[in-house]
Amino acid sequence: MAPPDANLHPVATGRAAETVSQHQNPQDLTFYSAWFCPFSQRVWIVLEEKGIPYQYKEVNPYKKEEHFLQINPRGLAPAVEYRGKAIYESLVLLEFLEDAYPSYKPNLLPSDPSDRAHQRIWIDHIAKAVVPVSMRLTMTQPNEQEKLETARNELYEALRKLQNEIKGTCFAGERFTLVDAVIVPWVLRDYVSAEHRAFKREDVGDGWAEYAKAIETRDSVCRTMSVSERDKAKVIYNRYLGGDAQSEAAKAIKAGRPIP
Ligand code: GSH
Repeated sequence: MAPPDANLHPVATGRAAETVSQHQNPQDLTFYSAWFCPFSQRVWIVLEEKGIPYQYKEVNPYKKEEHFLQINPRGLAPAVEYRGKAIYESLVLLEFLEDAYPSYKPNLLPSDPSDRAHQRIWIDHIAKAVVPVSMRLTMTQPNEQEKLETARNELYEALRKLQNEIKGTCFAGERFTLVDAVIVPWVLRDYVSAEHRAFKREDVGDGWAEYAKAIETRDSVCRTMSVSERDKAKVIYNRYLGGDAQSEAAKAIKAGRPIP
């Protein structure tokens, strides 16, 4: 089977390409990102939100090039090199940015320890419930009616649980938080299941569509989104929709394992 990078567009486009071009100079932090990758986008949004200086380097994680494997032995985007040290895993990276750049505002986690813990619980929910079931929905084939309905209902339920915790236009009120940064890349891509798997934002419940709109139109989010993402990313999503995606996450979903 051809690797998933066979026809993959190599670089970001539109607004995201402008952002890339503004971040070409060497800095303490080098950000290795894949323009189409929702996990990379989490980190990119936070870099932009906080105005942290960074150098953007595009990688195709499907190619597993030696230099990238030395930075992230798991071979997954995103990754960061910070003053010569390698760091990876999107959720670890988000916490790292909060810790390593305390003077860069806004803070995206609250200062109160219980409030911080509360946000981490919902980040964990997104990672363990929302993301895997949303991938499973996309990968379930239209002729598997029962499985499709189960996956769609499980996604609604996972999103509804999150929705019940939302306090304003953003997760915790009016201020953007790490929870919003963690979910928004999947909100931006829910058109795939809307177009092919009958997902409807309105069916999540009252307020979800409004929340989705508010976070997906935020400036830091738009600055990291390729305008022609839908067109250029089709080659990737078609593999998921066709059930033959070969990413590590897709293999895990198929095998019923947690995604890496
Ligand atoms: N748990 C990782 C994180 O949160 O950073 C997941 C990262 C991930 O799966 N990235 C995808 C990747 O690198 C791109 S969106 N895929 C390459 C592969 O599966 O071989």
